Amino acid sequence: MKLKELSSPIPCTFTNIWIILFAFLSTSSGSHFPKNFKFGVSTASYQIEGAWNVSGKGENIWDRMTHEHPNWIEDRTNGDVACDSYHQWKTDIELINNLGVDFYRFSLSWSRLLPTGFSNYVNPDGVRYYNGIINELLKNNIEPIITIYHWDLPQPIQNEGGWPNIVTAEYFADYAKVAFELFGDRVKTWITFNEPIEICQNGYGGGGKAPRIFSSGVSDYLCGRTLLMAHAKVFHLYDRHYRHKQQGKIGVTINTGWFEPKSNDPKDVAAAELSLQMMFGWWTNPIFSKTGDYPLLMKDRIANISRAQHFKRSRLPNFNNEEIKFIQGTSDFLGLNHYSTVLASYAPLPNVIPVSFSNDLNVKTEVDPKWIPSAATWIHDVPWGFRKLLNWIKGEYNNPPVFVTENGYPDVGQFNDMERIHYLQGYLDELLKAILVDDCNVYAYSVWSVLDNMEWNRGYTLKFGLYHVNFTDPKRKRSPKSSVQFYKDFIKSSRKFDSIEMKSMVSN
Ligand code: GBH
Repeated sequence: MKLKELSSPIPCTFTNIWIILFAFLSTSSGSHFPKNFKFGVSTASYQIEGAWNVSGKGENIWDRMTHEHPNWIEDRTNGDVACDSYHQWKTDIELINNLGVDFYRFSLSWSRLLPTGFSNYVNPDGVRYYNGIINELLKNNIEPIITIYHWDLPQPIQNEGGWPNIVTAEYFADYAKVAFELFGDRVKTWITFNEPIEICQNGYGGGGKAPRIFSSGVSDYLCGRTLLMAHAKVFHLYDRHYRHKQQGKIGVTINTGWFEPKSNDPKDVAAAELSLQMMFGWWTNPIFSKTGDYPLLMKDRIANISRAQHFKRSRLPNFNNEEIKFIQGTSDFLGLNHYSTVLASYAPLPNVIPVSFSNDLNVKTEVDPKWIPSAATWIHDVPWGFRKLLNWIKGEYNNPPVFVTENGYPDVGQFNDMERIHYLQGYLDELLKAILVDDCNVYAYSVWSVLDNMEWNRGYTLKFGLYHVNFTDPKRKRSPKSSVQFYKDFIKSSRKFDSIEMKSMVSN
């Protein structure tokens, strides 16, 4: 391997060269997952489809924001064309099929199906488009898995206030019903939301994602309440009217990093736990815990801070008992997006606490300089954090079925993506230990992403694909990176034994 090939994010130190060599060697061996374990790949509509105003598609909040404020995207781009998957979906399915995966997780563009967001008019072209994809996947023996909402809210619904407005839960349920009616005969796994914290924090709490509203500590919590209610509504809708005849599963995808206490100091340990509870538990506790509702730690903390700030009530809008019951247990599996780990430590609350989620949380985070970085400041290659997180979930929520809906590593354009291979190999190894040694109930894993795509505020500067896409080529030519062969071999070699045989093969 020539040093030149090792592109920027990893410094060419002596140790790193060994790490990369190791990754390279281990690609040929692979690890052995239980035979029935499912592997797949994920994408999202806005990030790949393009065709933003073609054949009746309506405008969504990402169209609006990127058109009105190109400077809010790092390379001043948008998703108008993206990977052009609207036209090239057949090629994409060939590429996916070439990987040998069991499933493909993609999202529906709400505005492509319902141009105004409302269900009074269904766009026939949207129906045709998704039917084509679903049928082609099934023809190739790939399970279609649908995320109903991956961040592209129809603009007319944002005009009514978007997610902080509770009425949006109704519109979302209307939309989900259309999706079940149209595609539920063939789609057997549904995911209501992708990453509720990103929708609320980044969209309404000042994180810079569409619709880019800066109201942290208020609107983000309102948004969260709507999402939890909307999710539960759609779960019950499926449960009551579709599950019986369609025989599918429905869940939600929630993201979190692992928060490792910076030291054994009980204050740092508490800070790490608080982070998990307030960022992940915000969503998982209401749905997956025995008690339901927001985590008690979170409720108390925000109520106390709100009181100190002279608010008449907590800025975290509560659920009554009926609502708590309505939300509890509304998921057949826990969809988990996980990318990285941080070190968490205690930070004393400031005297005058500004109104914001990050001040309500108030935990210091940093990374260990020894960890392998990536082109994204928030992603380091820390595989053991994944195993710890899976164990935390097992302990906290009584070992629910977990579907890892996203895991991946960004590059900046290289084809020989050894760093990604190293990352994936490490995370898959830790996942295997979590399953076989720790008995964590994980049944599926998906790489983000199939193709380099529109990485939100980073535009096309950050690339998560197993396949490279040339965005200066009008044809958006796709070419495999080294990780295609890695993932392909990994999946192939992992299907040799059933789980009982395997348990006897591993030792702690
Ligand atoms: C996923 O979100 C998305 O589902 C997917 O659409 C996206 O393309 C993919 O990941 C890759 O980004 O520490 O202040 O820099 C990931 C959500 C976004 C959560 C960045 C952590 C860190 C912000 N992550 N965030 S910061």
